[in-house]
Amino acid sequence: MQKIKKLVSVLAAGVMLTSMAGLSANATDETTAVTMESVLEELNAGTLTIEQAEEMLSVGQVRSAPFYYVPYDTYLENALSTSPHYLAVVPKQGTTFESSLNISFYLNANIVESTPTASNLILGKRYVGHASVKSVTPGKNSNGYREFIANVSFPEKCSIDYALFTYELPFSNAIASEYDFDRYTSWRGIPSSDIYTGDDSITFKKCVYSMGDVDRDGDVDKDDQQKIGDFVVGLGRNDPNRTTEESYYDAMAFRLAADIDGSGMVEFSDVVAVTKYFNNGK
Ligand SMILES: [Ca+2]
Ligand SMILES: [Ca+2]
Repeated sequence: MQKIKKLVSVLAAGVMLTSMAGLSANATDETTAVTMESVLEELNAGTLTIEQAEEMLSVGQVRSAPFYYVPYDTYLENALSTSPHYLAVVPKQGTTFESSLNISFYLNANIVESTPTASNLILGKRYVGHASVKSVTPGKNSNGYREFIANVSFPEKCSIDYALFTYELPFSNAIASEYDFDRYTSWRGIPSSDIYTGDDSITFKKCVYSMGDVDRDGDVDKDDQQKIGDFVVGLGRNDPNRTTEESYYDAMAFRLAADIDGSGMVEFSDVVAVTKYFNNGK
């Protein structure tokens, strides 16, 4: 907090920054906008500390343009990110859960040979204490697609607009693109975002995402880092061409892919964490 106050006082005195180095050292008359891109560039180069970068964001001095979330249900046919992929089960906005629920999803035998267990399904952070995955049982096996039924119980009535659980999808030789992950997790290989339950009044959407690939272009790079940074400072926007319901899932997919450290929140720590993916060539 002391550092932030110091920074605010420096900025209030009319000192403009020519670079991130200028933050801690020299003031100059030359005015240069501090952009998210320049902050992250300095951060990646190691000439700006994580603390300094976070301070820049927290005092609102970083300038950038708003961006639209990419549709959650679009998948590339010619690219495959090498970061971990997840299948997320996302409830419709405003859904109230009152008891136990059976949720079915499909996985092609080419990408999973054994039945996942309850411990393979990662309960959404926000549901901890409000829900638990009791069991996973195999359902019918048809055309190489296996149906798994997860039984999730809710000890008390709850309504939380976030992914109920996620499942890490294994890579295999059968997977060559983001599109493949979509179709190999849908009934009979026909890509679908629908997830079935034992209750017709409760619906879920499937969202397959690659951790860190928030722009959904099949890689994790600096563009993703910048978008996560832009999101942290409140620049994420719903695409006006999407419906209200679609926009809800679009934003959800972004937040899931951006929450690199799995905290349930997208914060500056995720901006730092995503750097590891492209710096390490993962
Ligand atoms: Ca990307
Ligand atoms: Ca996080």
